[in-house]
Amino acid sequence: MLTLALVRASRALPAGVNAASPAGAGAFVHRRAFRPSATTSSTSTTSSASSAGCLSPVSSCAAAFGERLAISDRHGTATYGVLLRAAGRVARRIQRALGGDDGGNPASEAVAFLCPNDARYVAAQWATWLRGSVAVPLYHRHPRRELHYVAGDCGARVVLSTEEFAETAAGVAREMGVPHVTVMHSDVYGGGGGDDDDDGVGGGGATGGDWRERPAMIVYTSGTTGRPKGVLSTHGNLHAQVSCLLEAWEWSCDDVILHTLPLHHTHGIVNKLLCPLAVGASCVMLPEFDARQVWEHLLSGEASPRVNVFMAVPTVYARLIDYYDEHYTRPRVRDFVRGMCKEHIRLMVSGSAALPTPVLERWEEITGHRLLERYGMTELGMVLSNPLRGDRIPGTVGSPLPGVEVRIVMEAVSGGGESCKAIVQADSKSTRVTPGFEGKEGELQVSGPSVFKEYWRRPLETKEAFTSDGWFKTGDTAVYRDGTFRLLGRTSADIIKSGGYKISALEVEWNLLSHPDVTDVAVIGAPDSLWGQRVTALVVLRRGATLTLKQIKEWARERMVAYTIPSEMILMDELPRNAMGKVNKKDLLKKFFP
Ligand code: MLC
Ligand code: AMP
Repeated sequence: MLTLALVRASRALPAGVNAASPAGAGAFVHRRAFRPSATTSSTSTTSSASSAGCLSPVSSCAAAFGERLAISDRHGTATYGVLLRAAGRVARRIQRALGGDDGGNPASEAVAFLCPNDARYVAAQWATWLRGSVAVPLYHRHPRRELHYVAGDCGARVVLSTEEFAETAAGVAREMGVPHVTVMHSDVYGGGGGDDDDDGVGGGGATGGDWRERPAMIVYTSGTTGRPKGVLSTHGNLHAQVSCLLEAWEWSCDDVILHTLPLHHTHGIVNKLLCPLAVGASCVMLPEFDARQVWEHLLSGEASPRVNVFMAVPTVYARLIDYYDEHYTRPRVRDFVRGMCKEHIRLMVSGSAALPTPVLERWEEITGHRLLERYGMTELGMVLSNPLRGDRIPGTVGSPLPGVEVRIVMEAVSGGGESCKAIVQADSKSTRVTPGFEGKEGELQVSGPSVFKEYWRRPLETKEAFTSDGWFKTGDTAVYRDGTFRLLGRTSADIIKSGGYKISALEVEWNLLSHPDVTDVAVIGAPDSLWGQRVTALVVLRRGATLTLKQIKEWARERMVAYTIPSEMILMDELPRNAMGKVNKKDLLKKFFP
């Protein structure tokens, strides 16, 4: 996104700003990009940014957007220029904490950061990128064990946090023997100016090399093997992931998005933060999802800035519908809700899990907006999308985004060798279907510049994730019919999607098996109208032991990520296993949740 923004900004840079090195990189042209006007002042940051050269394109893009509002949150507001200066301060603080001398190449260093959803998150992310390092977002609701795992697995050289998470972050840093650095409230919101008053932008970043290849971010995702894997995306990958959305959904500098999703996953990071910041738009950030506050923002007559874009997972829309049904009961209020949404909102998107048609229909009834459903993945960014203009068909995810190629493959693997048969292949412009295979299902595979670089330090898993001809195997089953793609679910029952979070059933099982009273367990994703799926544990107990759901939840709280803790437990005498000793989860699902 950084370089994307640079390219966009470089088309209309204020005097004094140098379009640094990746000039000409990326062919993205957007007719509604921000053009600094005579009234847009170029701040002191601007000149610093130019002298920062190609440290990171973020410096140039933010400088070009200067005094425009970037983030509005519960603490105040921050312009692009303010964020850039804050990021510069934090970057230099990191530099000092590392002893001034990096002793290596910052481009290969991971910076793990623990920040709430507000402008300080952006300052931490940009500080990392100004240094040329890799940003690894941590999530404050995760138990310590998980934070230690992520920081350790990515090999963080520094742990960065805001003041309220300093104790936790310092603990992680101590255990790893690396410095802890603070993003201060005053760095972003003023009132003290941090620990130095130099407003330059430098931060000891890596220079040289091809910016596209430079590692940018590691996001952790669960799979069917081992602990969560770090998905490493380069700046080139993020650039591609952002630019296709800017084009397809016609992002403009006038947009204002309401941000309510966690910031350790693609949906919250790329779609809802990097996209607006790449065009000079504004982002109104709530610390977390809260139905009342979301409605207040969507309906507020006087709010400045006024929200006109919203994106969320299906569970969030279901929660908003529940709130509406409970609180907005009078016909006049309902007319008002519909009128405000129709008039002021231009785009409402759903993704990260299948959008149930009843939710789509009810949302349309309430707001007059047919949700735009799209499909994506941490490793890929967004892949398929319903159109911004044109028919959005319930239960479908549309067609490939610009720059993304997809194919549906039958029999991807057989007998140890690959015998792929691509029955459908498509990009944003055309679709080829092998005659006789329309409507046949297979694995969705993806190729293009947005596809991630590697699973961090896991060459074997990286290799296995791709076909021999270089396509990423999503593990999702898809079908192409009537001019659009549909997702039919995961090929593996070991992956559960609950409230938009991907959860590994195997990891939940490993955790539960460490309970002293549990001798056997199988975890399945039971269908659920609010969560999509809910984590359900079929448990065999040690002879004579008793265990309630409440007890297992309490036991798990310190050990497991909250949204992976089973919300349902079924006690069994034994688990049905086949001759190979395997539990057939699809059968269990049919049996218990027909
Ligand atoms: C919270 N809980 C969940 C849960 N979220 N349980 C299962 N699945 C979830 N997703 C648990 C809490 O721990 C709590 O347990 C109970 O449910 C009620 O919590 P809550 O406070 O009411 O929930 P809340 O915090 O409001 O969270 C709900 C939510 C959240 C929907 C806002 O889950 C969320 O932000 N989901 C979005 C995830 C996301 O961003 N995914 C994108 C991945 S990227 P207890 O026991 O304490 O009561 C991706 C690619 C793509 O998928 O295509 O976008
Ligand atoms: P994650 O690995 O957390 O990035 O989640 C990616 C997964 O979410 C995909 O592989 C799909 O299984 C699922 N997903 C995302 N969007 C959709 C959608 N619109 N419909 C169905 N599944 C989706």
